[in-house]
Amino acid sequence: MKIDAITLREIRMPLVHFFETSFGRTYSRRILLLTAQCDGVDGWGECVAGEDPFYSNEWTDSAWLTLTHHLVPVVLGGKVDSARDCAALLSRVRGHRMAKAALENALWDAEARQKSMPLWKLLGGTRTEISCGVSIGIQDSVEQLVDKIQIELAAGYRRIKVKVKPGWDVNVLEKIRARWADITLSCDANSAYTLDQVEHLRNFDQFNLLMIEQPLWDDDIFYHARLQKELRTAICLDESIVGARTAAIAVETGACRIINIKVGRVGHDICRAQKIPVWCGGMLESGIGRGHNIALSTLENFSLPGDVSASKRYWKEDIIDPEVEVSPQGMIAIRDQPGTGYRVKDNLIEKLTVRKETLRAGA
Ligand code: OSB
Ligand code: MG
Repeated sequence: MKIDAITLREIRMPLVHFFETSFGRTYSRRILLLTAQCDGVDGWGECVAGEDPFYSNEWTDSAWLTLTHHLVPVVLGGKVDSARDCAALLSRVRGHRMAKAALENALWDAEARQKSMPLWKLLGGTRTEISCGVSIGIQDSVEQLVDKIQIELAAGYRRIKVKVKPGWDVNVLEKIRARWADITLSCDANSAYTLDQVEHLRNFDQFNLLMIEQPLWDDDIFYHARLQKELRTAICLDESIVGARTAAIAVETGACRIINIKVGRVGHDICRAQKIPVWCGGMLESGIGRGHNIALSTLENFSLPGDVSASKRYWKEDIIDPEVEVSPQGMIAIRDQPGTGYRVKDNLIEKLTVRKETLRAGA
């Protein structure tokens, strides 16, 4: 696969409803999109970095600079035999996983389109539909949260995840369970607690949660292993899992019983070997990133409903056609068209673009 040019774009997309986690509230996204032109075929990738370095140390602008200065030049012009080789080629750059994944995913999409093959098949997926959950942010009131849960359950979603933080946790979970004793419910703290709060966290055990996601520090595994011994509720790690090796360490030390995999990271082979359930996380993606998440979710070990939900929950108009839709049974049907299987709306993307840079081979 010869890579002739790579275009980076920053698009602005307002969310239909703000999204609040323990680290802050987002009203509008600044999304970095990447197009790889390979032998006349375009592949698209999306960088999942946020607007600020609050979830991880990467953010939209760090990803832009890392891509233009260090990552794109490595692959431009040269022959990358397969998208599978991309990660090894980029390994001289430490970290910057979200920037790397944007490039790698564009190459995966390009390769699949060149082979006229759906990306999910190229990745080795086996599912023809995937099961969907929703991640619901912190609201202005518990009543608003309950209303939102009601809407998502009526739409068919199979798992409700709520964001928690000190002051918006046990009280909120109590209200939810009082209304719905049996729904599949989980929570995500995005590192809002410390090990001193183990007695408080033990209160979560009464709610029969599917999991508690990332209760402690974003870079920690050791203390999560201690905490897991104290809790009946399964810990799921998100932020801490930065690759296959950390996934193996987390499983071996008992720091978690479930892993959230995002396209910005790796580790699913390890989880499969250990038979640990994994699911696909979301990062408020546009349709392009969403298409990659859907393809990833078809892998066999993605056995739990992911945070992969309908376009309309996030956007007035998504940048792909058709938009991602979820059936009344809470499933997304997998498309059989080449690449991610969704057509990119070039005109709309052009309108949303606030910054654009093309790097060409030999230039
Ligand atoms: O922790 O999974 C997370 C969004 C931004 C940053 C971190 C997270 C999230 C979500 C949203 O939970 C999931 C979605 O895309 O709906
Ligand atoms: Mg999370």
